[in-house]
Order: sequence, then structure tokens, then C-alpha cells
Amino acid sequence: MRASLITTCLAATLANVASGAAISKHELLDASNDHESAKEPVKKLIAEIQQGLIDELSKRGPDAACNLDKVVYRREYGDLTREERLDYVRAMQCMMDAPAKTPASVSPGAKNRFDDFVVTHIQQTFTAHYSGNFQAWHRWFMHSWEKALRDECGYKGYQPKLIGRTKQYWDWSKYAEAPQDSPIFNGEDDSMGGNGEYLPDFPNSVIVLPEGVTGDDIELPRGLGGGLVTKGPFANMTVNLGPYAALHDTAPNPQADGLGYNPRPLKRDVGPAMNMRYANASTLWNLLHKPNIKEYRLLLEGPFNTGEIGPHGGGHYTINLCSGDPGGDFWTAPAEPAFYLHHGMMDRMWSLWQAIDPETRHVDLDAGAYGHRTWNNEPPSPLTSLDDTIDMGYVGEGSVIREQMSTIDGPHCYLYK
Ligand SMILES: [Cu+2]
Repeated sequence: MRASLITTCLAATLANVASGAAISKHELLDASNDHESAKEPVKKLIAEIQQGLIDELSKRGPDAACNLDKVVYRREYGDLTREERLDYVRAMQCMMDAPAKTPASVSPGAKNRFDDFVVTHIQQTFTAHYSGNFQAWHRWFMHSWEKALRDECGYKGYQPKLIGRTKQYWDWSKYAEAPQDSPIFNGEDDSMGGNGEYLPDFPNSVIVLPEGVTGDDIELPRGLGGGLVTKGPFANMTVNLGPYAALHDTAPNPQADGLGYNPRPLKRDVGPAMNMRYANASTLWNLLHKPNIKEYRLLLEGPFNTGEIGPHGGGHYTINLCSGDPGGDFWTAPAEPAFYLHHGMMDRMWSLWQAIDPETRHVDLDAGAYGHRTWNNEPPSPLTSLDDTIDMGYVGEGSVIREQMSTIDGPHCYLYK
């Protein structure tokens, strides 16, 4: 299945890719989309949930695999010190300088260790998104990334007493009005690189609704870049893999599977429109109030085959709204340096939501269309089970879904600040 280009600018609007029963685009959305008035309430709610987690850990004895002494905290990128951010940047660059483990026979485009992660993501996109393992798969993918940063590139993070468990994230709501000025995209030497150079004649993004879906197309203002990233540590970065979907002004990959060698510079079009529309403070509030995993995921990823893309798509396309390369290509997204901060936030929201009702939410998997082994159950496949395995390819060790259902049990022992 290859995605067709059905938007005028936003190339990889995944929600529109496949066929299937159309849902009215607003059917499952929340009425509230008020960023400003949600800011304080959501902060308070998150603080309460976090306190509950700390209370839970404080009840565990000294022999517990995870307790208050052992847990580490993962912090928002802007809350790290400059030295901590520089260490993260350095470790990521080290991954880009290290040789790939993926054989050229598997992916001729995998040129370095950083690319190994992109290959695994491209290969599994149709089973690791809109599927039952989506969140568990990405939790383990993130863990594998950090483990490689530490074991192979000496990443220290900020909790030296507990090696191997550092994570950082991007709070979507924190910079929603101006993500281009955030510590993530401001172009300083401790950022993920700057925005793309400003291109004056640049189209808005239009999400074109598929046939049969009621409502108007969604047009969002362009971002404040559009061209090459010329500032910050990733200004000279070469993107080797993808794209899989068609991207505006980017040569297609020589291979249909996106794994061929296609060297090109990094491009971005960061701006507030996507962020404010899909991933603002009220989005966080609404997510945390979803009563079950099915509804949580419908908001998170958007109802399939509609123009709604949720904060998952909203975060991705804040990074690269229109001609963003590779961030605008869902398959190749981990080749965008900010990918891991976005998915850190994805993992944070899931862990907070789970903590509200852990007994249920650490075992329940979605039994709807997003609960199967294939993307939106296309082609039809069995429901995902807790015993299903997670394969990381050349990235690192595999796991099982059951092990990924909590951040303070199984192989994990971390909380978010
Ligand atoms: Cu992904």
C-alpha cells in the first residue's frame, strides 16, 4: 500500500490514506479547544497525577525493582540545563557519525547508526501506527534510542546515578504560540536546529477531506520557514532515507519501500498553526479526560479517514508543516532530530493517562479499529494481545507488549516531570 498525495501541500496526511467507513470529521472531537483557559487547570491536574505516582512508589520497599530511590525523572527539553541539552545534541551527532548496523542488502540508504532507527520505523509503519501496539511499540523504540545513546555514544543525561534511563520531551502546550522560538527550534547550539529558511512564496497547508467525508477542507496558515535548516547543530545534516510518501519539492526515494539512498538536506516549516489547532493545552486536558483507550486514541491520532489528525499528527506537522523533509513524511519521521522529543511527549501523556486508573489501563488494549496488528485493521488482522512481540530490527533487542504497559514496572523505572 503506497500513500497517495491527496492534499495540496501536506503530503502525508495519514488519516486520509486508506479507504474504510468514513466518520464525520467532528464526531469524536472535543468541543473545547481553548488553549489559554486550559493552561492552569491542566498543569494542576498533571501535578496531582504525578504526586499520585510518587505516593505509589514511596510505598514500595527497598528491594522493589522500581521504587522512589531508583526512579528517574524525564524532563521537558526547555527545563534541561544548557550542558544537558548540549550532551543530548552531541550524543545524537555521535549516532550520525557511527556506522550503521543495518546491512546495505536490507537498506542501501542506511548510512549510520541514527539511520538504523529510521529503517526500523519505515519497515514497521503499517503495523506500528493506528494499530494495537502503537504506544507500546514507540515506548520501546524510545527506550532503544536512549540505550544506544548511552551505551554507544556516552550520553550521560541528568541522572548519573541511574545509567541508561534518561529521556527528554517536548511539551506541545508550552510553546504552542511560537514553537519556532522554543529551545527546541531556536537554532542555538543546544537546540534541535533552527527553523527552515523563510521562503516568501509558500502555500498554506490544506488537508483535503476524502470523498464521502462531510465538512470543509482544513486550511492552515503556512509556517515561518519552508526552506533549508541553516542554523544550529543540524544545519549540515544529511537525510539519507525516504521519503516514502510524496513530499513537496523532494525527489522520491529510488526504491518503492523508501529504504534506498536519497541524500538531501534537512528542511522545516515550523510555525504555530498546527500546534495551536491540534496540540495545545486543552488537547492535553481532553486527552487526560478520555474514559477508555479507544476514545483516548481517537483523539490522539484522529478518527481514520478524516481531516482530524490529533496531537500525534499535529506535533509531527508542527515540525514540518508543508515541505518539511523528512518530518512531513510519517514513515521517515525519525530522521527528523526533533522526532524523539515529540514521542517523549506522546509517552508522557500516555503514562499520565494510565496512572489515573492503572489497574485497567495497564492491561486494556483497544478493541476497536486501532486495536489490531495492522493499521486501522487493513488488511484485516487479529487483535493485538499483551503477549505480542515487539521487533526492533537492527536497532536493538525486542520486547513484548505486556512489558511496555507501565513506566514503573517491567524493564522501566521512570516518571515525567
Ligand atoms: Cu512512529
